[in-house]
Amino acid sequence: MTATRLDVLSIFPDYFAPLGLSLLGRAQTEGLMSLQVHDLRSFTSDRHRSVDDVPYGGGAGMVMRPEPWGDALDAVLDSGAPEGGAVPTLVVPTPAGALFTQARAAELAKRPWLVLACGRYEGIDQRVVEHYATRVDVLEVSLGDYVVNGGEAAALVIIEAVARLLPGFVGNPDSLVEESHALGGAPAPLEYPVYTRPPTWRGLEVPAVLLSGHHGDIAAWRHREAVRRTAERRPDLAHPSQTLTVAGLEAPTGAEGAASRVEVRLARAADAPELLVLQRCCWVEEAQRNDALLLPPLTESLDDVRASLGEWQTFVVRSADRLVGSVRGRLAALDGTERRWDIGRLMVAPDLTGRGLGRWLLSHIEEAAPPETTSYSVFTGRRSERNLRMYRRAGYRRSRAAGDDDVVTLVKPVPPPSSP
Ligand code: 6GU
Repeated sequence: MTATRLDVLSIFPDYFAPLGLSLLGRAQTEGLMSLQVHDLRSFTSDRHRSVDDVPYGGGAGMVMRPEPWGDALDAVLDSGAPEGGAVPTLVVPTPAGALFTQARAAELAKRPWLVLACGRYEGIDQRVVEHYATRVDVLEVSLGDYVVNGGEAAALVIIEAVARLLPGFVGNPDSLVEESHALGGAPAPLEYPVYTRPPTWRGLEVPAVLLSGHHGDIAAWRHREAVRRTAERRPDLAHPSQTLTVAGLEAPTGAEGAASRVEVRLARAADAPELLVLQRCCWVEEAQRNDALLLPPLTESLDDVRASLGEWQTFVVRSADRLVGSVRGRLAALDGTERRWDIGRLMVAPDLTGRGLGRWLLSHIEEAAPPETTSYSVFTGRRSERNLRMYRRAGYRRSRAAGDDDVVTLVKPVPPPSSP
């Protein structure tokens, strides 16, 4: 493994002094990466060493001239590829770039040679990007929806994000996998809150479950906290809402055709009133069939439903601004290494049953289970034949666990991950 080469071009080379500190400094001394910072001004030829000029077409601010950039980038790119003739990647931080994500960081970490061009003012003459795009891979990237004064701060962030993904950078590679925005696959939820000693600080206690030593309880608590945070802070990350097509569902506007688009997303507090209505409606039949009027879905208050959204990962299906289905799941605390994903409140509006929406919701909530899940579990009334049939078809089998005679619990093991 040859060291990743990093070249940074800036009119403020001192800005990059912090890269000599801490883990990043060690990564360089240990040969994981080699970093060189170049002063753009040393590639100017005029007496004033000017790097900017007024924008063509008018407007506020100044634009970076292409000539110093061309000379500087030529010098860096011509200074030779690392062993093996590696192709450089030119990274241009700009608020007008594509979003710099963890996936992008992971991709950059695989490249042998990154050149970061830090612009100031209103940006770099666009022909610089245009020209180098014919010679190397060019990426214009933005950190997010805000503006900082120059590409330097962004370049520091990008370098930190990339460097820590280089093989051998972090002592414990597990810590990379577990954290927020973990690599690959679906966006991971935000991390759960963490605590260390002392157990009481300024009157605040560490959550008791973390001191219990019960690994099952701890895993379940952490998962719930992560889900709660993600739903609250980053509903876009939790499970980006998707649309699906359900046959026979009339489009609201009376559009042609028998299928309409249906939105699926994580439930928010504002969905609670409609969830309450739908669960009361959907559980009446279940109550009659099983001679049990006091089922929780019928007796819960609006506050109960609201509170449940913090405890369960709840999905709602909406069509034409109307809640037409829902399902929820949460990790149950068990002994040992067993982690059971409890699935419940699977409901479909009575006018929309028989279209496969229930089965779709069931597989959706199975897919939402965290990776450590070892089994899925559902329950229903003993006499709810329709539910029982659907669960059986989906691979669920009666659990022998003792319990209420009127309720049937069904479980399904999670298939072990297929080995590569
Ligand atoms: Cl990459 N550059 C600047 N100047 N501002 C930003 C940014 C980049 N990303 C977010 N804001």
